[in-house]
Parts: sequence; C-alpha cells; structure tokens
Amino acid sequence: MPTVTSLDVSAIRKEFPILAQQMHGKPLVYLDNAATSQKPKCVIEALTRFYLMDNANIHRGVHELSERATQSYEAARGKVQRFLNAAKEQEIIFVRGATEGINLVAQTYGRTHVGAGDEVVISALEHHSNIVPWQMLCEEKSAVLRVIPINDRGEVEFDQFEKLLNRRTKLVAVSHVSNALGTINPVRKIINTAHGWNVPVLIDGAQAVSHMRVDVRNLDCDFYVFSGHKVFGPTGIGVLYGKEKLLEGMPPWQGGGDMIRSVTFEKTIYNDLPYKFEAGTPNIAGVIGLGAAIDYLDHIGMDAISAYEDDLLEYGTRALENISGLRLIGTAREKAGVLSFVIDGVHPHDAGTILDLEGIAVRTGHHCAQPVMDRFGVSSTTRASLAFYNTREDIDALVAGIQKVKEVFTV
Ligand code: 7TS
Repeated sequence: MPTVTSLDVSAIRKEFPILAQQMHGKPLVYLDNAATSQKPKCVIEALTRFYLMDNANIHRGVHELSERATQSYEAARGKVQRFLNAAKEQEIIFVRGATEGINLVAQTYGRTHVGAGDEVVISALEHHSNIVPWQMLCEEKSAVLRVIPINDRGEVEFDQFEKLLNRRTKLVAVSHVSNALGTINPVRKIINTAHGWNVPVLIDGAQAVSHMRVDVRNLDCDFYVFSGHKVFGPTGIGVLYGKEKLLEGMPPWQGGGDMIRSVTFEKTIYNDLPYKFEAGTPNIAGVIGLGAAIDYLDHIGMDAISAYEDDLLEYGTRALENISGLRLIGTAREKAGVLSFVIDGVHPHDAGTILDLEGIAVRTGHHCAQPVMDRFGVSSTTRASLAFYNTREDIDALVAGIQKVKEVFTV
C-alpha cells in the first residue's frame, strides 16, 4: 500500500505539544479524536493573545479595544463562512457546539413548523444529541419521530428512507459521519430526495468537518452544525449554518442583549441575522480560537488531510481485521476516522483500561449512540478515532496494545 506523503506529519505533530508526552511511562498515542481533538499551538496562542492584548466585549464599545475584539470576532465568522462555503456571513450563527445548534433548530424552526401528527425523520446512526432534541419536540407537539434503519455494515438503508418520506414529514436530521461507526452518510442524496418533498434537512457535521471538505452550497443542506473542539478549536464554541431564508423566518431562541434592535415594555424589535440568534455576551475568545483553527486547516489543506486519513483508516482496518477474536463494528463502504471494535470475552472497558496503561487513549462505552449499540447487539465498543496527526506507528501501537489485552484475558 503506498504511503500518502503529502502531509509532513512529523512537522505537524510539533504543532501539537500535548502529543509529545508520556502516559504511564509510555509515549501518548492519542486515538480519541472523535471525543475531542487536540489544539495546535496557533490556536492556543490566539486564545492567549486575545486575553493578553485584545479582551473587551464586542458590538458595544466605542473604545478601540472593543473595536479590535469585534473585528477579530467578525473576521472569524468570515473564516467559517469560507470554510463551509456558505453564501453569506449572516448565515453563520455562533453557538456552544453541535448540541446547541441542533437544539436551536428544534426549538425555533421545529416548534413553528412541526404540529400534531407531523413527522421528523432521523437515522439509526445518530448521536443522542441528534435524537433527544427531536424526541422532546415530538413529545411536545404530538408529532412522530421516524427512524431510517441501517444495515449490518452500518449504512443507512436508502430505499427505506425514501419510503419514510410523506406529506407529513416536516424535517430530516441526519449525521454527515457517524461518531460510533465512522459511516459517511450519503447526505447529498438524502438532501436531494427530501427536497423532492419540500422537506428541509439538517446535517449534524460534528464528525465530518475535521476529516473532509464540507461545502454547504454544494450539499444544498438547509442547516449544518458542528463543534469547534472536534475541529482543533476550543471547547464551548460551535456553529449553526442555516440558509438565510429559513433563518429569517425563524423566531429567536434565547432573548437578551445583542439580539434586539430596540426594547420597550410594549414591544421588542429583534436584531438582524446573525445577531438575532446570538443573545448575550458570546464566547468571544472561543470564536477567535476557532478562526485560528480554520486558518491552520486551510494552510494544511482539507483535501490533503482527507487523502492522508483515508490511507491511515485503510491501514488500521486491515491491521484490526487480522486480529483473531476481534470484530469491527461498522464496516461501511464509505467511512471516515473511526475504528470501533469488540474483542471476544473482553469487556470494552477493560480493553480501554489496559490500552491506557500502554499510553493509548481510546474511548469505550456506547459513545452517546445507544441505538447503534442495540442494532449491533453490543452494549459498548472500544473506539479508536483518528486525526491527521496520527500515524501508522500509532496504529501499530494500538495493535500491540490489543495483543496485550488478549494476553491478559487468556491467562
Ligand atoms: N453529533 C455527533 C455526530 C457527535 O459525535 C457529537 C459528539 C455531537 C453531535 C455532540 O457534540 P458536542 O460538541 O455538542 O458535545 N460526540 C462525541 C463522541 O463521539 N465522543 O464524545 C463526544
């Protein structure tokens, strides 16, 4: 198998000081990127610089510091717009993360468009944060949640999706990439088909943006959400993209400062997009840090990252397939970033604990996707999840760690 050499991974790793550590006396092998990604120095420096030199509240001060903070904050909105290829900056709403973005859409668009007997369609691959907000909405409105089933590889059954759509369908919400299995969903096809019924589509991109170029105009999705911390940015910041026309028609979610144009006790006039949805002092430093992460990714190139990771995932898949007694959970033909597995006779939690002693960080559990676990008849898996700073050596260390796990459990 040829190695993709377009990324200088050893130079890249120097940008992530956290990786150059030992855990339990072993070099850290960080394979928990689906939970959260590590931050390059430039992101950490952007946060530090903001607090050292530029800290002020935004959109309100006449003084220079506030002006500077506002400019950096709004410049980051432009970076996100270009990163997603959105048509306008006003279509980028800063939120706390993917979870908050989905809840915002459920509580505004959902509450105004979904009524008794209407239907919301999700897939069987969803993270709890793309299930529970829709369940809450459906319960409140006496609407029905419909679920696209998945096959034994962990791929959505597209023909079943087509059958679920009808004139009561008011929204489709699906992940771009599954966090538990790594399946890349055929979102373009899903969006086209839903649009055939005039049904808008929300894409949960939490696990996609760090692995591939995302173009919301090309996808033609109506809403797209992601979290900054999974794309090498800070925690506590995320993005909701929405088509301007839809966002314009939605009521605000939270009320407070910055989201109004004028307030009297009789009537409040709401602010324009995007501020209508950004009540209160936002996570200014987080936004600026996210902007720095996007600059960094632009510099490396999402296409180079995708190609490198595809090769690494292929290498990892082959390596794990060759381990007897190990079963990969999630073998979709289109996958990104995730190797989820179970080992005969070993509880995933025990596997994770032994791997940790070898310096290998993985996640074990249901990955906030319990219905996926149920579908595969397991209560949990061990999940290794990749980023572009991972290497074949990391995979080799994982394989050696798994052998150790097996030794411990066969004695
Ligand atoms: N959607 C998907 C597909 C996710 O993987 C996650 C987090 C979320 C939404 C929620 O993101 P948040 O930043 O708002 O919490 N997934 C994981 C995971 O797989 N392990 O830890 C968090």
